[in-house]
Amino acid sequence: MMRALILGGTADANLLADNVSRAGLDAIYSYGGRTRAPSNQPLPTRIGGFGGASGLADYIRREGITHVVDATHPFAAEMSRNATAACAETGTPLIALERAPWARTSNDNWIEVADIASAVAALPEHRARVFLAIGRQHIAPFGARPQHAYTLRFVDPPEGALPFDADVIVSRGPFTLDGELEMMQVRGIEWIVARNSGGSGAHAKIDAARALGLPVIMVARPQLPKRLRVESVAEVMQWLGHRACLGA
Ligand code: 3Y8
Ligand code: NAP
Repeated sequence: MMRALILGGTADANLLADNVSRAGLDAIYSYGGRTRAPSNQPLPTRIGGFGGASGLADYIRREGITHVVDATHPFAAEMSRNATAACAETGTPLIALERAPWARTSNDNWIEVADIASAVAALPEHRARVFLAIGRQHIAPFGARPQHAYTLRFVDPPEGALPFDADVIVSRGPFTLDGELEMMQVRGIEWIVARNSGGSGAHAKIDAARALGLPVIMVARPQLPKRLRVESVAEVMQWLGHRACLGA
């Protein structure tokens, strides 16, 4: 009997959960517990880490999981690595739902960098108004460039002091072009730092930057282990549904 574990936390994972629920498939949705009030899902939901790859392997055995869908964010590299290892260890079929990276168009002014440290180095020396659209966990390195006026955007209000003086917008997205344009114009944003998340939930800032002719320092995705990977919910449903019918 099929029982799927969906490693979630993204808009695509939420769309998949709706489809799986409507199809009446037996599945569990999993959040890492990064935000205070994650969106509700139409599936039984667990929140929090598993305790590394071995903890996930134990969970798979204990809960009788027969299929794992890694629908986490492209930058959730540790979760994806653990899922690959745990599924290999337990012989559990794994599929990744991974949206394509955003591609630079001829009208985009992108400075493409490999990691956060390179993004810090790519900022100008002179003081600038910088929008760090990279969340909360990876902002500390920008403290090395305190001359800039930073705007941050978090899902939840900041807890405790920030590593440097900055303005914080609290918003969980998905974001709109009009909202991004207004925010950037009102705050006089001159530079944007973004990670290549892909998907539609955060692409509005890229469209807004293009419309305003602003430079975007774009951080490339981490390398993920080789695994079966699709870009659409339909392909995951086919993979699940097919196996559900065959009882595989
Ligand atoms: C907890 C689940 C939906 C899904 C919303 C998507 C869209 C908005 C783009 C910007 C960039 C950022 C951040 C972002 C995006 C969607 C999607 C996506 C980027 C939630 C969610 C969880 C998280 C965790 C959170 C991180 C943070 C990253 C904010 C829920 C809302 C910046 C990634 O405070 C923290 O610790 C937050 C941590 C990981 C990156 C960081 O390092 O701070 N996402 N985001 C998931 C869990 O616990 O398992 O709360 O409901 C999901 C979404 N985040 O339609 O409801 O791409 O699917 N999330 C980045 O760099 O792109 C925002 O502001 O422009
Ligand atoms: P990460 O660094 O790859 O993972 C760190 C640890 O968090 C994992 O080893 C695991 O703990 C736990 N974890 C992560 N995702 C989990 C999940 N869905 N269910 C159960 N445990 C999970 O993860 P992250 O980048 O912080 O992302 C955390 C969550 O936010 C994920 O659901 C991801 O999809 C979502 N998200 C992340 C980003 C981003 O920019 N990284 C953007 C949007 C959404 P154990 O080792 O204890 O098992």
